[in-house]
Amino acid sequence: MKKVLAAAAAATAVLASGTAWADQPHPWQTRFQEAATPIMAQIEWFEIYTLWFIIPITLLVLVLLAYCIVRFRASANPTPSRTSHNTLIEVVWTVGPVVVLLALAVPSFQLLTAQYTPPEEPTLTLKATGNQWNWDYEYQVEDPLSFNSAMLQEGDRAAFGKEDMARYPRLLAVDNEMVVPVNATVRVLVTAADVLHAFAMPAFGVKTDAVPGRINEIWFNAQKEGLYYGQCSELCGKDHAFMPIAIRVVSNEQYDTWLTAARGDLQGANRALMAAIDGGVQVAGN
Ligand SMILES: [Cu+2]
Repeated sequence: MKKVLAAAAAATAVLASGTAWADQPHPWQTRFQEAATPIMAQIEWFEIYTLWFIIPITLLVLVLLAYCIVRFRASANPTPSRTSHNTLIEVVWTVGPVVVLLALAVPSFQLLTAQYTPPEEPTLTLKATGNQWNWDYEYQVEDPLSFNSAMLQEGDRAAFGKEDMARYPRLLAVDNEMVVPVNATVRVLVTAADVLHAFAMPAFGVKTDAVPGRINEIWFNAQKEGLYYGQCSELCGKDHAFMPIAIRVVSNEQYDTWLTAARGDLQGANRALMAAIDGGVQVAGN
């Protein structure tokens, strides 16, 4: 019984840390990262829904092709039919694809509309500016806060308290994460200072170009606390692969504490936030 309890506790700890660590790419991953926002959940649903059309159509065409190749090959069918019209078949192969396209278009447009329409007035507006090769984040709140977020250099791990390679993976971890509250609608205004970049966060289902002189708008509502990783997704120069995006989703109280402290001492605020989160994980595991 004790063993079972210990195993359950261990599993809970793993699960708790799993949610606290949120999501990041894994080696040999072929599927999406787990959805952290309703929009990403809708994207995942639409992808599976689309496969229900794509796979049967592909198989049907493959079978028809194979049948024609074998059944009507020159040796088996030396005198080909001269038929050139068949009204029924022509109606079927016109109407069939129209119905399929309609079935795809309706949910596709619904998804597209949802991606551009926040369900409520966002409670927090951030500006993300792409630079060669890092990001500037500006919190558009009273007494705005802005800071730079660059890839964590391997030599700086100890200085930032980010020795944990699983939680702060090489080439994805950053020095200063974007911190946002959980279950809040967040608007991100995306732009660039030099060349084209793109702001992308797979687990949130958002990706938009960062264009110098223009502002693109995205929104998300992250529903699970944790640390999420994305990357610049537009070829922007020699260090394009080295300008990751990290977003830390925390509780409202943790966010408020962090924002207040970050105005005076960003490093100190980040340290305190990390300590608070780690404390939370231990409690969840116990
Ligand atoms: Cu870039």
